[in-house]
Amino acid sequence: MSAAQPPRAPNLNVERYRGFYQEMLRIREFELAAIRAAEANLVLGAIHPSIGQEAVAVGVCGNLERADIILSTHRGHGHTMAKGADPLTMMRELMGRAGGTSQGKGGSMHIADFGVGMLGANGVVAANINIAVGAAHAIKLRGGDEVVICFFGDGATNRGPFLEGLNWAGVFNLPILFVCEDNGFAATTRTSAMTAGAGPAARAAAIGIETAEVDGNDLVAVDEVARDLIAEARRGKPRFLLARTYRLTGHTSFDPAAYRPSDEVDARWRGEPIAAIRSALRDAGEEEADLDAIAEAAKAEMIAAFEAAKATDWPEKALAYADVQDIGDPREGAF
Ligand SMILES: Cc1ncc(C[n+]2csc(CCOP(=O)(O)OP(=O)(O)O)c2C)c(N)n1
Repeated sequence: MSAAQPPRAPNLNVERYRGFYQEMLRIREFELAAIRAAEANLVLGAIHPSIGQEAVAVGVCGNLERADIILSTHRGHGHTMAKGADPLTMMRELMGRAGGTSQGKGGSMHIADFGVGMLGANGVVAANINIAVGAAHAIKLRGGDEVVICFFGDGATNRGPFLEGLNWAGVFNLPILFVCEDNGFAATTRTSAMTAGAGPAARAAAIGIETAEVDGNDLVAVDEVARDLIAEARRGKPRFLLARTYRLTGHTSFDPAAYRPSDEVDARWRGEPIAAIRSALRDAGEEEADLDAIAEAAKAEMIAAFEAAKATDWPEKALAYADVQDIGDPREGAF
């Protein structure tokens, strides 16, 4: 008899979730590098880390094709990377450098990478919802088979565009999945303190949009529910997913988040999604050393992106007004 084998979780698709684990780590390490960059005053403007929320980005975007579209929020690094954007190009954007996703003009909150179907992060809470609905309507008018994913936070559901966008998607049967990342807070305020009624999913259901709720820190659960919802949305049945998660760091990289009790944060760290999928992979027979190697590679990749972005030139001054508007140059008195 050979030595006892480690217990295997027979239903875990190890290859798929090893890849997702890697992607979550890449996002985590990108954001840790971005925080270091912000602390070193290399980042222009605020950054909003999504540390702790990576399973939502990866579990949803892992079910998309390159041609599918996503729209994100001020907290958009994870979504953007999960859709396939290059971290060095993104890091250059955060640092305002040449070769950034928007040549350094957008920064963290306005990252966009049309090449991977990422139509934009957005600094205006909920403003991305109607842009996403517009993109979905365009797909429908063109007869395409792409789907749009619109990510937003629980706080966004208290703004008008949430009603407008979901209503329009419902009326026109648009190919869109709304993903509400409910991290319990809108900036420094608990969402429960300013949200009436039964919450975001109930609001979507009232518009006639079918909803699902999921533990957003359970990667496998997010992956499975997203797969089904995306298939339905692609067929012109708008869907809504409420993913409950937790923002482990402050609202911005400089927010110490003193408004949260430390025992609450400690408990949430114990349930954080990367450790959870790592543990599931280990239970399924993956070697510790292999899982460590994936983590180390992700860290090395993002340290290299940080250093390379820092060493990148500033954009040429002559390009300051390129691409930003089409009504002329202010130096010519155009506005
Ligand atoms: C229209 C608008 N109002 C207020 C703000 C300031 N603000 C930035 S992020 C934020 C909280 C958003 O909360 P939520 O939608 O839950 O997203 P989260 O930050 O939790 O990811 C607020 C109020 C803004 N950017 N836009």
